[in-house]
Amino acid sequence: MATSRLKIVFMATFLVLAASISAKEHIVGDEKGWTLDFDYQTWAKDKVFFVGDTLVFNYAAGTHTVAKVNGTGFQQCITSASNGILTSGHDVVSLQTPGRKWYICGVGKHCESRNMKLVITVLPQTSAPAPTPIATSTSGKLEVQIIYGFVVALFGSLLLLLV
Ligand SMILES: [Cu+2]
Repeated sequence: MATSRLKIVFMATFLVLAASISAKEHIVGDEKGWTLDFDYQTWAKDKVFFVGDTLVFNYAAGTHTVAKVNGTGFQQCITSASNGILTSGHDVVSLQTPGRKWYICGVGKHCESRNMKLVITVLPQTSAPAPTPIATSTSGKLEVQIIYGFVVALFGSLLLLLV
């Protein structure tokens, strides 16, 4: 009986550790996906993006596109073909470098008039949430703190069981 309890504690610890280390997948627009008239500013506001995370753009292929642009392209809604335009309908973008990233839809006036534009700030990969000059939400930091607190608590209970 004691061994099965140990197993559970081990598994829980492992799962929590795995969750805190592994990269996160961000579904752009959540269940709404990449679509017209969605507020991507608000969607991105309470999220923290790290190097190694991925963005997933979901939409019906042919109705929209995903183009990575620079700040000017974002403001003026201009796509440049050299950056590559994604069209699959399930476009997975891996965030490989820190900094600001801009994505727009290249179809019609979806960027200008229908708000199909997303800007995010990708933070460098760190094991601990170091103070950053870039604005980040506090909820992300809290989440990390809770995870680490949980891990510490699990190890504590593990020690108690072994004694
Ligand atoms: Cu579009």
